[in-house]
Amino acid sequence: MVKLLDGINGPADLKKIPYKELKRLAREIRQEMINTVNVTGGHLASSLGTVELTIALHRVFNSPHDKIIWDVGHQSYTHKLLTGRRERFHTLRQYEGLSGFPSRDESQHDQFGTGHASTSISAAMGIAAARDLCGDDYHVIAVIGDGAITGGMALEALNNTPSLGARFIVVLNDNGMSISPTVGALSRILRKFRFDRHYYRATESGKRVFSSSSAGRKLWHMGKKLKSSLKGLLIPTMLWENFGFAYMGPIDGHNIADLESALSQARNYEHKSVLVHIVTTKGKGYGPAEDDAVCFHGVSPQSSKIKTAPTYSEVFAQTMQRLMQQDPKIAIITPAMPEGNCLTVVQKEFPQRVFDVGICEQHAVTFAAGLATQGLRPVVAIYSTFLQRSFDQIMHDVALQNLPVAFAVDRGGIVGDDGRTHQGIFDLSYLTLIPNLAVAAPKDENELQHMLYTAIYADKPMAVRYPRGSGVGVVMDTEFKKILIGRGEILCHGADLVIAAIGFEVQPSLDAANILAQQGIKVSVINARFASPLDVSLITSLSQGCKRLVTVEENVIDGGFGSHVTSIVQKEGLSGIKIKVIGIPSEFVEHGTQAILRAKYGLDSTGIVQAIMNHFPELTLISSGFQKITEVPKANI
Ligand SMILES: Cc1ncc(C[n+]2csc(CCOP(=O)(O)OP(=O)(O)O)c2C)c(N)n1
Repeated sequence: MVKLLDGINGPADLKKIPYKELKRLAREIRQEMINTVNVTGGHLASSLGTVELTIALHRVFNSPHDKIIWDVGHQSYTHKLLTGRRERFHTLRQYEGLSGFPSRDESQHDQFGTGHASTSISAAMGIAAARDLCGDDYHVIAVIGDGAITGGMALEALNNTPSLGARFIVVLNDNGMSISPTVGALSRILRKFRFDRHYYRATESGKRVFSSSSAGRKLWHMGKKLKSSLKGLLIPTMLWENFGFAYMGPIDGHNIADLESALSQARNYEHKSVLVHIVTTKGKGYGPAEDDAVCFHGVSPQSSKIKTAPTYSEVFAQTMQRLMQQDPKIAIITPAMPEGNCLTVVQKEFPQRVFDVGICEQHAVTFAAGLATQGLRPVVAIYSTFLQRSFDQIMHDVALQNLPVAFAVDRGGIVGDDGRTHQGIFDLSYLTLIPNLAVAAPKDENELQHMLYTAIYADKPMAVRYPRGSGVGVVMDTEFKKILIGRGEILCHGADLVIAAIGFEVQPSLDAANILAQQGIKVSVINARFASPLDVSLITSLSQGCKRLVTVEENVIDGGFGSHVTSIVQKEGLSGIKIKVIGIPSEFVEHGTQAILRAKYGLDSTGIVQAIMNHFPELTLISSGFQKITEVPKANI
C-alpha cells in the first residue's frame, strides 16, 4: 500500500490528508521512527509521544510563517518528517546527515536551534516581541515538556510573561516524565491534574473558557463538568492565570480532533497568551517504550552496543557507591540525569544522599555549595555541556568561597551523535580560568576512580572531566589512592619529542608515540592529569632537552590545556621550545560518531602523527636514517 507519508513534502500536503486517514498517518510516522532509530539511535520515546501533537500543530498553524519552537528538540522527529526531511530521515544523527535536534541551518521550519532544555519560552517571547515591534502578523508557539518547564530559564521566562504583553502560545506536553519521573512542586501540581483524566474537550467548552476573563467564572462553568476535580482544576488554572496565560486543558494529547480544536481556539484567542496543557504518554504506540520510557528516552545505535570495558559513567557510579558506603558525608547532586550518570543503583541505596534537583544546573551547583558549607562532601554529577549553564555558580558560589565541591564532569570532549549542542569541548577552557578550581582528566577508568577520590577529599573545589563511552579496559585497583593535585606523570621517555596529553587523548598519544618509534623517532609521553594547576616543571624540564613539545587534548584550542602550556613556556622564557598544540579549532562540532569526529579533527593516533610530522619536518631525517624498531609501553604502567 502506498504510504501517506510518501506524499508529504511539507505542511501543505499534510493539510490535504482527509481527517479519517490521520490515524494511519500517525502509525506510519511511528513505524518510520522506530525503524530509523533502531539503526541510528536517538530520542525515541519523546518523539513517539508527540506524533499527534505535531500533526495537529502543522494542520492548525502555518509553518514557517507561524513559528513553532521545540524545547530541547528531542521530540521533533515527526516535525522533521512532515517538513520535507523524510528522504533524509535515515541519516538522522549520522555524520553529515540530519541533526537529532532542530537546527536553523537545516530547515526554514526550525525556528530556533535547541538541544539544551528550558529555552523555548524565552525564545518564543523574543520572537513574539520582535513580531510586534516590526508590525508583523504570525503566531508563535513554544512546545515544552513537563520536565523542561521546571528548569530555571523557563520559570524566569514565565515570570516575565505578564509584563511582556506580546501574545504567544505555550503547549505544555505533560507526560509525567523528564528522563526519569519529573521532580518538584510544579510536577506535583500537574500530576494531580493528569491522573484525573477528565480531559477537557475543547470543542464543547472552549467558548466558555475564552469568553470569560476571570479565573473564577471559568471555574464555575468548568466546575459543573468536573465537580470531582475542582481543587485540582483550581490550582493549575490560577497558577497559569497568574503567569499571564489563559489556561486550557488538560487535553488528550493523542486525540488529534481535540488537539486541533484546542490549538485552533488558542490561535484565535486574541486577548492574551494561552497555555495549552496536553497529556501524553511517553513512548506512545510502541509497547516496549511505553513500558520503559526511561530506557527508550535515548536509544543507542545498534552498532555501539558491543562493549569492551565498563563506561566511564559506570566507573563513576561504582566509585561513588563504594565511597558513599564508607563515608556518610558524601552526597551526589544530579540535575535530572540519574540515568545518564548511571546513578540509579546508587540512588536506590542512598535515597537521602542522591539529590535529583530537576533540570536546574545552576541550582544544582549552588545547592552543592550550601551542602559544602556544612561539612558535607558534595559531588555534582553533570555533563560537560550542561555545566556551561552553571559557570557563574561555579565561579561565584563555589570557587570564590573555596568550597570543597567535587564536579564529576561526564561527556567531556567529543560526544558524537548528539552533535554541536552537546559536545563537551569547552570545559577545559571555561573551567581552567576559574581561580581555586583544580581541573583534572583521567587517562583511563582506573585513574578516574582515584581522581574522584582525590576530588572528594581535596578540601577545595575540583573538577574531574571524563569522556563518553567505554574505558580503556585496564585493571582496576582495589584501593583508592590520592593523586597529587597539579602533578602529571611520565609514561615513556624519548629524546626527540615530548607529547603532553590530557584525558582521553593520552592513549592515542601513546599509540602515536608507538608509530613514531617504529620510524625511529623517540618520544616522551606525559600524562598531564591536570589542566589546572599545570605540572609546569615536569612539562618544561622534559621539553627543554629536545625543544619540541606537542600538547594534545579533546577540547577547543583556545583557552584549553595546550594554550595554558604555551603561555607558561613563554612566561618562563623558554622560547627555544617549538610547540604544536593539537585540539579542536574554535568551532561547533557537528554530529557523527566519536571515531569519525576524532579522525576529522586529527585527534586519533594517525592525526597526531601527521600533525607532528608536518610541524617538525626535521623529524623525517631521523626517520629516514632509522632501522631498528623500538617498543613504547602502553598506558597504566
Ligand atoms: C540544560 C539541560 N539539562 C539536561 C538535559 C538532558 N535532557 C534532555 S531531555 C531531558 C528531559 C526533558 O523532559 P521533558 O521536557 O519533560 O520532555 P520529554 O522527554 O518527557 O518529552 C533532559 C533532562 C538537557 N537537554 N538540557
